[in-house]
Amino acid sequence: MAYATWLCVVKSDRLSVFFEQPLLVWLKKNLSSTATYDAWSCGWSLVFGSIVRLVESYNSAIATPLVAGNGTTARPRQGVRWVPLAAGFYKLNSDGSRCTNIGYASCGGVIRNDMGGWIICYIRFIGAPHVLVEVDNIVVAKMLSDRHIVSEGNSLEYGWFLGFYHSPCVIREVLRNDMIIGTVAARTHKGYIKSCQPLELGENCDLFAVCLCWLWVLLFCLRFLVLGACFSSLSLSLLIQRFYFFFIKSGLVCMMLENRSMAGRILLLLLSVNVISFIANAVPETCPADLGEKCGEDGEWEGEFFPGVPKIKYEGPSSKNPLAYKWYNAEEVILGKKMKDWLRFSVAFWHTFRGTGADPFGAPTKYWPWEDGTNSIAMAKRRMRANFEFLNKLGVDRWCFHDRDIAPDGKTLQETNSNLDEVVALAKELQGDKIRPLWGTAQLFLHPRYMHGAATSSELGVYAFAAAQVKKAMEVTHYLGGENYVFWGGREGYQTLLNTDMERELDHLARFLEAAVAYKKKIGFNGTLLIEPKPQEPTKHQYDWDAATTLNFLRKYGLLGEFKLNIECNHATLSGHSCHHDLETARINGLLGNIDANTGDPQVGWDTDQFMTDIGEATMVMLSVIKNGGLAPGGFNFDAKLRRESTDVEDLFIAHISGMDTLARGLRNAAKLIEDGSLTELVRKRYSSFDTELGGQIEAGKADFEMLEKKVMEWGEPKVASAKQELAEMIFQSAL
Ligand code: XUL
Ligand code: CO
Repeated sequence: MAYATWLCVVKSDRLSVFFEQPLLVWLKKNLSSTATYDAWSCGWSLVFGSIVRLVESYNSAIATPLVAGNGTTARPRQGVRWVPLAAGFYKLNSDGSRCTNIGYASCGGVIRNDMGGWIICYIRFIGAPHVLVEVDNIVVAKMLSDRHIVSEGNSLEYGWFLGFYHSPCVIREVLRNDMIIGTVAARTHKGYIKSCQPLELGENCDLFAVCLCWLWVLLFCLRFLVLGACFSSLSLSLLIQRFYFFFIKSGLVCMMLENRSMAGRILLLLLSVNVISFIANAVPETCPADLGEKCGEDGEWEGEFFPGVPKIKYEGPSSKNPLAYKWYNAEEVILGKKMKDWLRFSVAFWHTFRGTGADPFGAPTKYWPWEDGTNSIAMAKRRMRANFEFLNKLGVDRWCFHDRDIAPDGKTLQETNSNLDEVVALAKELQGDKIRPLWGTAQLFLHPRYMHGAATSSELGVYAFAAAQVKKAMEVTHYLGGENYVFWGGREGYQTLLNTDMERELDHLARFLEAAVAYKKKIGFNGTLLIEPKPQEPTKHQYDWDAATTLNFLRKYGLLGEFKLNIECNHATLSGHSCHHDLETARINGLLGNIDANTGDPQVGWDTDQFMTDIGEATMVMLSVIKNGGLAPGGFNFDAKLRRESTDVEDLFIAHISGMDTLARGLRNAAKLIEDGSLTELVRKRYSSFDTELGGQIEAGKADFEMLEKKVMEWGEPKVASAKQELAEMIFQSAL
């Protein structure tokens, strides 16, 4: 037994030394070194210790019979299938168990005759757990060596998967030499039990079987390598799980081959073909299978991405064509400026080309025909082509992106940056003379490294990583001719103040932004730096809560002159304001730089990022924009997504057309209100008491309290006029 067991574990070039000396002597010499063992990665201290223990106990009669029968008392056990034995054989069933918290193990077994009659049972305390519980069977069998014994158990299988897999034949020899036929993996592979009943086993391993087994292993490994390379998102645990199944499967096949059955060989060949086809399929597709006619010879997309969609034109308010503008007439002049210059629309790459419709409760719902399910560079480039066809058909000259939307993450920052460069080079080419990014930004919230924030992370390494990422994103935005650069601090905030040094985090954020300003100047980027306030989501509290909070932050750290604000309507409503409020807060402080055009749902408390369709809201937004003299170099970025249930490619166009028409209508209405003047007049009148000499003094800061007290004494109780809110609302509504 020891001979054969050690054959499995001792390196072949050490075997002669090993067999020359008594086992115990050799053990003493080699106990502390794993260099001698073949499969040392399998936790040999465990196996080794167990074998030592086994050998030791072999000498001192290990089996302690607890109950002895006369060979007639059968003890049926539920769920255990009895497989008849050949006449004259005894069968040993054994198993082990281990107490995980204290780490002790014990094992037991029962021996029955070929009629199922119970002969003897034993139970043993093993001490340290080990994988070779079934080797005990062999020891027991030795004691009854005049008998033919069939041993059954599953620890050998376990041991095999841990590292014995290279030597099933050796184990088989162990068993055969001891007149025992082991039913490796008895529980899992019933088929094998049958085929392993007293069999004629060959003298040597079947070379053909072993070669095929290894081919099988190799093909599977290759497949996983290819899959791993293709789907960087495939989680490690999934891979491990798949490897586990692979081992079980390959174990099964190898065991079938042990029988050298023709059926087994044919099955293995078939499975190998299957694996080869898997490898072929795992090569990153560059064209989806269901639209084969779109794929050129090199797998690149051919023809249009949106074949049914024409260039979107202005058809006027009476048009019923969903693929036409009814209110947005790019070249039409409103209040002295072309509509396209007031509105400066932009498509958000992330929602339009990376939005999947997934939500925290549900899987993706959108499968755009050009997507092949990978996050490869080839796919990123194809998406970029789709983006530019989309922009051209829509007649929109601007787009916004995060670095990670447009190119896949690599294993290192260098690799990630070079992926980005590759995709950006294509974007630059596709932009031509006309199209430019309205703004670019760095994605500092998706990756787990940013879980505590980026510039406000408690980890210095993360702060540095974020800095490196922003540096690159600024360079790329500059290279593409971007007009602005956005900082949205999705994770710059906290979940609880109990573990947060708020003062320190805010200081860090300010240092980070100062460094961004310095770098912008260094590379000669003249675009505006924008901060996009949002009160919460994903964190409970975000430092750039709303326009006013952000203003205060900029003022405190002396950054006012360096930044403007990118007001997102849905963020403003999340902070308890109207979009109009935050726009006005930014505007009157000279900081209205850009608008992320979207809207929330009044019944829903989170950032639903819907396309704006409320004409009233759009009109108020445009009132601010007109008062601001426009937004340039900022504009309107559609930070808005299709609803999860909208799944047609055409919906992408309809959503943007609808959002653009809504804002165009808002612009027309706001212009009407301004040209009409009644609302302006209502407001002017409301404050007219200040259009007096004293009012002028107050506004110039020249009226002190004593002077005002004197006036009150003179005037008595002041007259207070109506606010005329309903009239204001009436005037407003009449313009819609
Ligand atoms: C998230 C959000 C972002 C920023 C850019 O609510 O608005 O898409 O606009 O990171
Ligand atoms: Co936004």
